Amino acid sequence: MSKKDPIDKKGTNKGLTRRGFLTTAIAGTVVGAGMAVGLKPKEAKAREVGRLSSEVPPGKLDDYYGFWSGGHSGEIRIIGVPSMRELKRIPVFNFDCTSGWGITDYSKKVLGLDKKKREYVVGDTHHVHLSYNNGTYDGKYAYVNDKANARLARIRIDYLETDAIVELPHCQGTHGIFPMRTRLPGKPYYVFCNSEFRNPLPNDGRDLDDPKKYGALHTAVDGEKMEVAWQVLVSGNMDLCATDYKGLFSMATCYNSEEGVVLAEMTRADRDWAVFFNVWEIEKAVKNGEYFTIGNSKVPVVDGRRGSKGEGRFTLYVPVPKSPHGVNVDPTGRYAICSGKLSPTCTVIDLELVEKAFKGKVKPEDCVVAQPEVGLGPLHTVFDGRGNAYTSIFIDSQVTKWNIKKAIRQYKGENVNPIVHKIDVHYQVGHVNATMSETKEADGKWLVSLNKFSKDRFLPVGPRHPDNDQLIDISGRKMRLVHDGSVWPEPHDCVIVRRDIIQPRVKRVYDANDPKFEMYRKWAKEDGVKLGSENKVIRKGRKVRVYMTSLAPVFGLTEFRVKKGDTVTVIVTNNNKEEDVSHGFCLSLYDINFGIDPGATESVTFKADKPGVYWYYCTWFCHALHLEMRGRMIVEP
Ligand code: K7E
Ligand code: CUA
Repeated sequence: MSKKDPIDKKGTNKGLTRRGFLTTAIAGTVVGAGMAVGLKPKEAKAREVGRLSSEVPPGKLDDYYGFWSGGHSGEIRIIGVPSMRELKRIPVFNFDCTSGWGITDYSKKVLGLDKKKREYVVGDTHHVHLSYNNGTYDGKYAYVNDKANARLARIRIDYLETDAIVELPHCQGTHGIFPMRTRLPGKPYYVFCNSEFRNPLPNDGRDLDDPKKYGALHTAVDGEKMEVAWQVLVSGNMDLCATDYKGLFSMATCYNSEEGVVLAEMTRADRDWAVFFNVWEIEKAVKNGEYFTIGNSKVPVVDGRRGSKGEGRFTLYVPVPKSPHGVNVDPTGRYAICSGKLSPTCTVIDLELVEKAFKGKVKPEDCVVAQPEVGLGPLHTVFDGRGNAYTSIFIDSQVTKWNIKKAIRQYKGENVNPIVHKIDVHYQVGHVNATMSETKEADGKWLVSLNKFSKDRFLPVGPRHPDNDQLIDISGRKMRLVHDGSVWPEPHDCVIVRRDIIQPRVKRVYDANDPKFEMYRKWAKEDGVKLGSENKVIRKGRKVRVYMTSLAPVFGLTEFRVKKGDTVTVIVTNNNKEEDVSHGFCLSLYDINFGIDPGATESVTFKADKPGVYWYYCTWFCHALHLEMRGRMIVEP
């Protein structure tokens, strides 16, 4: 790396990386080659090292929406790229008073908290992916997993709000998920989910001490209906998930082929595998009734375990070295790349050969076409659309850029080095992702390295540090570290989406098919109330519905009366239609706090179990007289 490189001056990447000597030698050659084709030294230099500006000046907008998983929080976060500014948090499996998620009637319905069944109040989000068509994002939905309580959630992009959550039967540790990358005419649109932990099937007290009888399931969820379509019984623990670009396969990396229950047992074998699922062959079998069910679930299950009749028909097990983690398909759709975790290699699998292997024309092990050595602890791989792959290297704390075609030539015995460049990251990187990397429109501009450790990079805040999401310019031949972004643990993964694809609405509109309004319309009809324009208290026995408008700076009702023991539903409509004018409804000493977006209606149901006077007030600074925006709930004894 040249002394003129500004990165050197900032001291963030001091010249030679630990393994940089090798690429430095090559760098000279490339600058030379640039000059040879008539480039001025400056231009050649610009091609050599990325030179994108990450500055987004005041008043300007980011080029990309980043969808980050929130990890422990159970949410999704939206980060502007390249500014790395946090723009929004979308509550999914968690509670949130900004919107009232988990508190309002609608959100309780989506979360399943309205029913008298077991209630989950925590989640663990890892993988966010957007819905696709023709190999790129179609701007309709985002999907995210809940590893804690085996669920899949969907977020509608028009409001960036969770609109459906489905539980996956017999699964634990729902980890990798991936939607189909294209929609096939007349066929359902599936999102595939891997269960990482094996458990007894059904998990009702049987087979407790007989791990050989435990199982793990690969689940297909209809991403439009948000219903579980079918499941496949698989050998080993499934980790990450991916799909091809033709709509034929889903795939999973599998570790613990030993099917052990403690670490030493789980890592005994030198090889584990990547499993490929023949989606429409499974679909056919299910249609023909060639399936079984587990316990009292009605979901069709087929057996795709090793040595079962389904192996070769439903599933294909391609051996890869020791405990693979990530699996990613390159933007050409040809190659699936598995990262070794306990092996310093990536394994490149040719999906055209996988197609042939399902037809019995080649052996599963012959689908492997390259195995470059990328560093210690490779986890995830992303792409720039120019034939290069970028793999996160956990143990080395580096990102390795390597060339896929060269890796294939090297595997065939040619004396070529596929490694292009390595850059240090700080520290212990998990996922990386790059702009549009998971689509055929990968544009090779920015890469984000989601580092698990940050130790000395930020002001210390106690024993628990923030994560460090680093922004890296990948537009040149060599990578350039641009920005350290602190982020509260632990976003596992992200996708970075061109901004023209995401078209959210700035106010809520009464669409005929908006499920949020369906509930209110039904109630208002029953009660003969004009929703959004009338302020009325309707009593039916011990059930009271309070319809209330809000328009800055007043609520339509400055008081309402109920009796102790009533079940009260307060329905508030925000009649401000201007951008940004949200109201909130917080009911003192009743543990109720939710927001109402412009144009929206929200409601809450509770038992008025305490007599007295309780002030409700607006929680959004909506007007100069915002503090006066309040009223009294009077509960008669
Ligand atoms: Cu942390 Cu994708 Cu859950 Cu890898 S996963 S690092
Ligand atoms: Cu409405 Cu403050």
